[in-house]
Amino acid sequence: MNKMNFLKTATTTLVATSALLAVSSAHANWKGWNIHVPDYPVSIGMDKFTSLVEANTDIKAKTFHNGVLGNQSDAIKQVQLGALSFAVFNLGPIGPIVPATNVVSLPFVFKDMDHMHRVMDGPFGDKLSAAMEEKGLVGLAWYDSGARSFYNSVKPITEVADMKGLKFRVMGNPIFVEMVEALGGNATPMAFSEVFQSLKTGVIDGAENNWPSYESTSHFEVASYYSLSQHLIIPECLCMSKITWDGLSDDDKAAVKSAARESAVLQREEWAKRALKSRKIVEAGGVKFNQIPNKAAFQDAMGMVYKKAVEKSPILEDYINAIKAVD
Ligand code: BDP
Repeated sequence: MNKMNFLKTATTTLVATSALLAVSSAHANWKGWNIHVPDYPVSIGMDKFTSLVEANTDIKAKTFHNGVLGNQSDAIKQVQLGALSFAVFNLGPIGPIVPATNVVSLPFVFKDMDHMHRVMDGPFGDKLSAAMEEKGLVGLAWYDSGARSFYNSVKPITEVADMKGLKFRVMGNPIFVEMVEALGGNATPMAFSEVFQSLKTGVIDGAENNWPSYESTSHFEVASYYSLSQHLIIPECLCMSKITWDGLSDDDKAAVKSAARESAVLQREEWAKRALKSRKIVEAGGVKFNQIPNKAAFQDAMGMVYKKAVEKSPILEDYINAIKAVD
């Protein structure tokens, strides 16, 4: 092929490809997964995200709230495969797929919410995003999920010994089973949607979650002792399928990323408000909540959990130190 013909063919191919891309972007119809009720802070953030994406690109995007598209572990796989375009996931259930993210599922790894923000909004957060991207999940922004505490239908937990004999539901990650067992309790991983019925029928005695989820799921109506252990502060990611992401133009990528960041600002504001509101609702609903005077004892019991996690993924040792090094 002479030079002219080559250029002509190359240009034709380029034009055809761009036309195809433009067409696919114009007709793109994104489906998003969300486990929460529509007025939950995560849901409000996601709705903001989709409205900004629709305003600033030709993409149509809709979030399906209330977990109607299935449980979290299955949804993570669907996003990896590109069957779902985006979702907000708690990093807890992402750990079995992206071991590096297990660091944020280690109990008491963050001092408080502000510390978690300083870590995740800095280079460390980018490191976790890069690890997720290798597994097909593009992290666009970090959402808040507060601090998780134990609650149950039997008695207040004031010291580690109170955990003995109680059966707690945990999210799908072996770290959480080990965490409860290290405290002397029994743990059973279970989908979020099954917890209410299991509490009600006594299949489990308790679970652990933040104020907004404890309230929005009505778990407080069937497990009314909430003990402020605050053992886990796990960020959530607004994630996209890498398959969807890789098909975007640079302009669309920039618009999507900025939509995600803007949505996260709103989500965090909404989170702070909802945490206070939910706490009031459950207290008015008769919840007996208690502080734990010696939280250090819970922390001290976590040695084996850390040891096992580092044995499984040695990189976690550096990651734990990196988190501790952030003031
Ligand atoms: C909520 C998280 C959600 C989890 C749920 C759970 O926002 O992603 O699925 O806890 O406990 O706080 O499963």
